[in-house]
Amino acid sequence: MDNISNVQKSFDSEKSKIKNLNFLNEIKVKYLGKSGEVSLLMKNMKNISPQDRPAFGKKVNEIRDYIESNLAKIETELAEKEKKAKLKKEKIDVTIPVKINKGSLHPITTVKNEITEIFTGLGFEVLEGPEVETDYYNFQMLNIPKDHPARDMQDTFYFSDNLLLRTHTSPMQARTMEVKKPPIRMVCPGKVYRADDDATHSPIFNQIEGLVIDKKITLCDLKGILDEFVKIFFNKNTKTRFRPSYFPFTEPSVEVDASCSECGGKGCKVCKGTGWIEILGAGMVNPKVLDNAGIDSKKYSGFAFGLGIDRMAMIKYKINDLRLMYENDIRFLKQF
Ligand code: FA5
Repeated sequence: MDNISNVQKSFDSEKSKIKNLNFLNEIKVKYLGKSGEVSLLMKNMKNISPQDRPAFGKKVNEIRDYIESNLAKIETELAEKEKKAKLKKEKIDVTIPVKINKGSLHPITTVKNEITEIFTGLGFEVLEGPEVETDYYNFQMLNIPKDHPARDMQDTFYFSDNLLLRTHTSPMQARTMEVKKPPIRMVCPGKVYRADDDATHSPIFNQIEGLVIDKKITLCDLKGILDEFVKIFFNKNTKTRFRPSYFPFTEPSVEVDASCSECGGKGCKVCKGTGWIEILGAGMVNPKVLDNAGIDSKKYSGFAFGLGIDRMAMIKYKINDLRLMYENDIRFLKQF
């Protein structure tokens, strides 16, 4: 019985020292563990005379209950205290101003959206086509057979003899004519690829194709649409100039310049002193291309154009090296 009261005394003196959950666990093991003080008392039972055993056992149970209930109480208090301390430490001040770096559109995307919107406003629908294209649509349907010298100007990246990264958005002319009946009025913006690399030629760049097919479409319609486009994109005083050119899929073909919006056509650094800036290739859709796609060239005519979006962005933002736009240096992009 003395042993029992000693265990209680020792527990009472130690319980006031319990200040954290780790120490509490140590005390729990010391008194209630398998080889703890209370178990030792129980093991002592065999040395107690049979008539005293019930009283001894009762007393040991009481001291175990006493220790258990005390430790449970202390554990609840400590857990509560630790939770409060943790909450205090992790308190978040939601009123502190947070600096958020806002993202924005890439200049090429901005210009692409702007150009597309202008043509939508002029009644064109917007279509998209595959970047991995077949030789058939990229060249053959556009009157550029396998051995045609015009292929040299558009060398590209091939997956196989018949599968390549498209060199222009013009394959969408053929794809559209195959599935739509005239009247057709579409633009198709998208990425194109060529084995090019200098300040004004990137191996990956963006074009927007335009196609109009209907009865009695003439070169005047092409001029009217492009005149309107440059006036909206640059300013109302901008003019267009058509120069004869050659594309196997248009006849006649033209290269189109816009008067320099920087100097008004007088000549400056932007237009290299000429007063004009080349913006696109265009022409009347070659009747062979119409027939290839199943459109009767005796009944219908049309025009097409292919505009370099990156070049338009260079002119708009006065950037002299196209490659800067593909390096994605945030310090450069932040300026737009
Ligand atoms: C073509 O790609 C023709 N498909 C355009 C066309 C469409 C003609 C419909 C007739 C009818 P061209 O190779 O000239 O044409 O390219 C058109 C425009 O793309 C150029 O005026 C230029 O602005 C741009 N461009 C061409 N190569 C590059 C390049 N490597 N990097 C950036 N822009 C380029």
